[in-house]
Amino acid sequence: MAIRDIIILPDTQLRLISKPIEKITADIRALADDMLETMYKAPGIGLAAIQVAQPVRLITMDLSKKEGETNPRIFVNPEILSVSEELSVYEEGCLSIPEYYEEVERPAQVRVRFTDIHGKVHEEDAEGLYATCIQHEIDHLNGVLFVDYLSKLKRDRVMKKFTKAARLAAK
Ligand code: GNR
Ligand code: NI
Repeated sequence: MAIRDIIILPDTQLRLISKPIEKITADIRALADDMLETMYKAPGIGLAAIQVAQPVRLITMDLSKKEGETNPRIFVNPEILSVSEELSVYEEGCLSIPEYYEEVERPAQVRVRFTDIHGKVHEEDAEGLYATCIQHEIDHLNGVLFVDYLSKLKRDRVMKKFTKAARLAAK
């Protein structure tokens, strides 16, 4: 297992459409293990493979709340099958947009289909933080970031801030 570097704004790789995983190979299992380790270290509650510069449809997540408990989850080729009309608002953050948090409104419930690391297909109803997080992560697989749901003013402001930070760091 290894910690991988998380790419941050304005890295244009974050806008790539990730490719479906055709076969769960040893490389994919190693990537998923590394993503879990990287996510825990960050720390974050979810991670999409593109955030470690791998444009494949793979997500890790751990929503366990209690100290000392873990519930590592791996989603291969996750898809949203349907969404509720009801919406809910969460304050979101993103490891690729460090230290920036804003409220985002999304469907409160979603039905998801995904393949687990053993190749078994599952369907689940997600609500609460699970629903928000799986939508945030599947967005990453489609090159979408939570700032895309904010006003142009807020989005431009955050893009500018990270572009400037990258320029200063490059010197
Ligand atoms: O760690 C994370 N927290 C979070 C909080 C609210 C909504 C979504 C998230 S996901 C984020 C980690 C991340 O950037 N995943 O892509
Ligand atoms: Ni994110």
